[in-house]
Amino acid sequence: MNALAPQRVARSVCPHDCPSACALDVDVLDARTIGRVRGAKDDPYTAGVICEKVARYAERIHHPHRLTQPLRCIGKKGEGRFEPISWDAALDEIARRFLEIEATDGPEAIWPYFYAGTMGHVQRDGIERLRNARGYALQYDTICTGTAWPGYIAGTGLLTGPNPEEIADADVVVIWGTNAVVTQVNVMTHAIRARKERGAKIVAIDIYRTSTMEQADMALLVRPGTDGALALAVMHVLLRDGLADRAYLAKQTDFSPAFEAHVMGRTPEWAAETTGLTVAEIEAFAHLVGRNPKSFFRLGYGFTRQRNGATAMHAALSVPTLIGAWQHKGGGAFHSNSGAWKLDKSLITGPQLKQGNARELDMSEIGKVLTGDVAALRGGGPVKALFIQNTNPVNVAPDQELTRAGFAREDLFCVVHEQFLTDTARYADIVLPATMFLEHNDYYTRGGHNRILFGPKIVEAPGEARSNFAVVNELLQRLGTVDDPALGLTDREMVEETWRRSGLGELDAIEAKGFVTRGPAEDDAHFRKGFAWPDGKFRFAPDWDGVARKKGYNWVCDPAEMPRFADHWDVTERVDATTPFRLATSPARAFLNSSFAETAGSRKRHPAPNLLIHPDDAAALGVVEGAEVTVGNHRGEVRLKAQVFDGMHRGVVIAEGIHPNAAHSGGKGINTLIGSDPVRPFGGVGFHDAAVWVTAS
Ligand SMILES: Nc1nc2c(c(=O)[nH]1)N[C@H]1C(S)=C(S)[C@@H](COP(=O)(O)OP(=O)(O)OC[C@H]3O[C@@H](n4cnc5c(=O)[nH]c(N)nc54)[C@H](O)[C@@H]3O)O[C@H]1N2
Ligand SMILES: Nc1nc2c(c(=O)[nH]1)N[C@H]1C(S)=C(S)[C@@H](COP(=O)(O)OP(=O)(O)OC[C@H]3O[C@@H](n4cnc5c(=O)[nH]c(N)nc54)[C@H](O)[C@@H]3O)O[C@H]1N2
Ligand code: SF4
Ligand SMILES: [Mo]
Repeated sequence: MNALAPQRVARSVCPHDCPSACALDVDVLDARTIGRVRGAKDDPYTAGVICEKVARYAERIHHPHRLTQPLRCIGKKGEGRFEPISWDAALDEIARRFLEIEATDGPEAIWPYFYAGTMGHVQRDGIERLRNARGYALQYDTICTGTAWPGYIAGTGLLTGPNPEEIADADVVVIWGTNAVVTQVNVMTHAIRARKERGAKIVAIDIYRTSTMEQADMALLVRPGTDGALALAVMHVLLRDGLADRAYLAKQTDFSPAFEAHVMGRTPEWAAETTGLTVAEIEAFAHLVGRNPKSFFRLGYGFTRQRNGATAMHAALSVPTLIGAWQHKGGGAFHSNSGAWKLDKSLITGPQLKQGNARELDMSEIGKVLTGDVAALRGGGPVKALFIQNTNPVNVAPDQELTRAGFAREDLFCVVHEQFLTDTARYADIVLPATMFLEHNDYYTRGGHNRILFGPKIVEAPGEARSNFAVVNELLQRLGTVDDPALGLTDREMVEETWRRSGLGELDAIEAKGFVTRGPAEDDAHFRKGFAWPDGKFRFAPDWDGVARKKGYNWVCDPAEMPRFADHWDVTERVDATTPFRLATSPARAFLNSSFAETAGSRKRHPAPNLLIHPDDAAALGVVEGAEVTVGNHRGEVRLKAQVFDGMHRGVVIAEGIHPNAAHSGGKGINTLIGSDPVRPFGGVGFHDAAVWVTAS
């Protein structure tokens, strides 16, 4: 790397899809080059700690494979053969094709599709302006949060919770269904502080022995999709042994004799059989939190990526409520602060430009949508064009065979704006080169915290890369949209004006410090004045319809199917004689979803897609360490290398990380095995919930 001394150190924010949104100190070597990246020491949440992949960001931003010019496809779809073209030629062609499709098939035949490749609000959400101004098809946003958020809101009524820095004040930290060491390292910083400074106990709950489980004082290894059973049995023990806070329950919750009877029917013996834990483990956990109501439950996404994920989240959230943990500083539950920002983003997303009600297509069902599934198309005609920013669906979306078949359609006009030639970009008619976060201006909210941070442009972009914001504006102008006030602004002015409208203050004044604190006051974060339901009470008996109304969720099942109370809902994908294993596709430390698969350091850590398999299962199948195995189900087959590991229950296999499809021999990625059937009640994906067979290949 560059041996130059830094010219200056610039403050920035990590833009990746991670709840931590770390404050960064970046060594700037010259106008185009960065050196080391460190976690900001003076940011109390980041506290000087970031993950290894972002510390090595120079590898990603200065990668020789970065896209630097617009490209036009000159081969068959997916072949990856392109020729460079000018920006004018690219944008003119996109505008011409979009206007043609608008005229012949109607605007709803065009689907702008995005996710959170960058979490910056200006660069991520500006695509909504294009959608609104042109009346294009809407995106039902389910792929990540579709199961977790409704489950949390079902209890509290609002997606917020105590400031995660309070973890340091807790007596017990419960890290439930999140591999924090890997996916949001800062949770560990604060949990370990609590252990060091006040002797707090750390509990981790996962389906395999992750690095987080290894750091825990109590590691509860459950079978996939059984967290609801654990939660119910813990509540049973708490009520049985007089450890519930009955005064709190009467005042702040809908606790009822019917709910108590229901919980008393869910015994630790029953839960032991379901979860694979012992009765003693369940009782020890219940007693630990019951005797220490200053327990902080950090509830992750992982355990909600099951077909019962929404109900599992609600059940887990019910445990701290039963002991009145919310009352204490350092107690309660936290999942995300996304319900707490209350920003005026109208300049970014352009709701005032909206005309009529376009159909809303489920992003997780992209394979079905593109292959003409009538239900997934919501009764409308085929999708004829895609405009994609910030996501790599050919790699990350479920039902990969269908997704690929859709992208391979020669009659689909596909535009992908990307930093690298991803699995998805390979299927594009036009590829546009995108800037990275240090090359444009944006602001970031911290899902795992209560800060809003500014990330300025600090280096020039390579070649001809342009930001998402710039591309959306240029496209709108060519499409003939004139009445959008954002068209005349720079990305910095967008940040400035959005902060002003949201009452955050003047960017010029805030810039030196780099952040604004905006999150609920402590009393509100702990729901001390009541939960966000009309009667102010936490709901052990969820009103799912109320949740749907709050967030604009669509039902994907008959409401009558939902369990009445917090419960274990036995609806995960069935294992049987043909598909006897349960597969989870947990995250890899040095990847971030599909990102970083291209950098040398990350590839070194994860050289090949592996399948963790129990030694007894491996022996029964005649599989040895390092051997290639085929993992399959009715959706397709994927090849991985066996890694024999005794850290999970028999019958469970884990494929860590979303490797590029081509990293698998045979070229089929892990999402070939994952279903796109929407998870009840409101959609989402069972990424860790697939029944599979495994054979030595
Ligand atoms: N098997 C399996 N599949 C999963 C998951 C799993 O656990 N297992 N997790 C799911 C979850 S939770 C999520 S959130 C999704 C995420 O899936 P993706 O949204 O695809 O994930 P990312 O890798 O974060 O980002 C995608 C792309 O955004 C690009 N990008 C970054 N910044 C910019 C920018 O400023 N402009 C443009 N134009 N592009 C940019 C990156 O280069 C990257 O290729 O994957 C889901 N898929
Ligand atoms: N290094 C790294 N960091 C990331 C990501 C990444 O891919 N890599 N992805 C980012 C994104 S988009 C997101 S949404 C977050 C997600 O981060 P998390 O909230 O941590 O969720 P997951 O990564 O999906 O899974 C977390 C853990 O849940 C476990 N799990 C799976 N099923 C069950 C179950 O039924 N019960 C229990 N108790 N545990 C279960 C998995 O084995 C895994 O260890 O992380 C972000 N951070
Ligand atoms: S990926 Fe997450 S942990 Fe790593 S620097 Fe970014 S925000 Fe921090
Ligand atoms: Mo995610």
